[in-house]
Amino acid sequence: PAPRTVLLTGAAGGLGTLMRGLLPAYGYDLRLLDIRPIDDEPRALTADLADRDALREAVRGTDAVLHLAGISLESTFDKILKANIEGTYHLYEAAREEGVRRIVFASSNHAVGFTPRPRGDDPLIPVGTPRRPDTFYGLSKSFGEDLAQFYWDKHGIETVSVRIGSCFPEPTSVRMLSVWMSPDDGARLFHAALTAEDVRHTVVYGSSANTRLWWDLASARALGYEPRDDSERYAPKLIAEQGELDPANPDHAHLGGHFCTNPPVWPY
Ligand code: NAI
Ligand code: 15L
Repeated sequence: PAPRTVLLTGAAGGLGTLMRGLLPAYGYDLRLLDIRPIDDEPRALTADLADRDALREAVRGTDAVLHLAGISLESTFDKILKANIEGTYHLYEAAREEGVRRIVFASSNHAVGFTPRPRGDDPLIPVGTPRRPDTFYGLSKSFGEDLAQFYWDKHGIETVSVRIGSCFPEPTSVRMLSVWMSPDDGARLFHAALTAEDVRHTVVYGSSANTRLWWDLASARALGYEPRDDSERYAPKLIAEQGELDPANPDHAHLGGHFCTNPPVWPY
């Protein structure tokens, strides 16, 4: 049976807020968790991923978890260790203890951020490309993917690791023309990841069907994902403002873009 009751971690964040709006239309009954309270959602659980008891209670009786919580930019190793590495471990342990069988993990393009971006007729980057994290943040996503594989092999908990590009209402840079995932396509992809059968541990890239795409969406499509959006309609304006990507600019050389050179820092 398709999962219906889904715990959404990171529900107060940007992507969590978008998905709180979009996923109920697919029939999900969402349970919400974040370390920050959510003003308009008094029933949301306010808990830290470090709190195993709270996580057990949060996952109890759910069919699946959409795990978005964590530090979403670069930070110190200690903060990343606690929120993203230990936090994701605690979530998997809670799922194991409570018998939850499916997790959709918000990985990131920054797990492979130092991969040179394709140019010209270069082939698209496959999901099997060696991981090349561009930050401690990307390193934590790389760990999360390994953790997911381990919990499948050892405990039979399935995961779809989604290496999200940039999921925002609109692309705001020329790089994002390649990596953008529209919120509507994000909901389509998460729905596919929650419902596809026999996923074991599957890694997919998370983006729309962009004209300037850098990576291969085959493993995402194999889950039943059919992207409908393309960032290209934003290209004329963004290129007029910012110019095309410059082959000589180190900020433009890799999938991870400026995360490789001067990553944005988590403000808390
Ligand atoms: P965000 O920073 O807006 O949201 C993350 C949420 O996690 C925040 O509400 C924060 O309070 C919560 N959180 C942080 N530490 C926590 C802890 N210890 N316990 C409980 N909650 C905690 O980030 P955004 O953009 O919504 O991203 C969501 C997820 O998707 C993150 O894991 C991020 O790494 C990943 N991602 C997002 C991308 C995007 O384009 N938005 C791209 C690639 C990955
Ligand atoms: C990420 O992993 C970040 O969480 C998000 O805020 C964006 O910066 C995105 O990558 C990106 O690469 O644009």
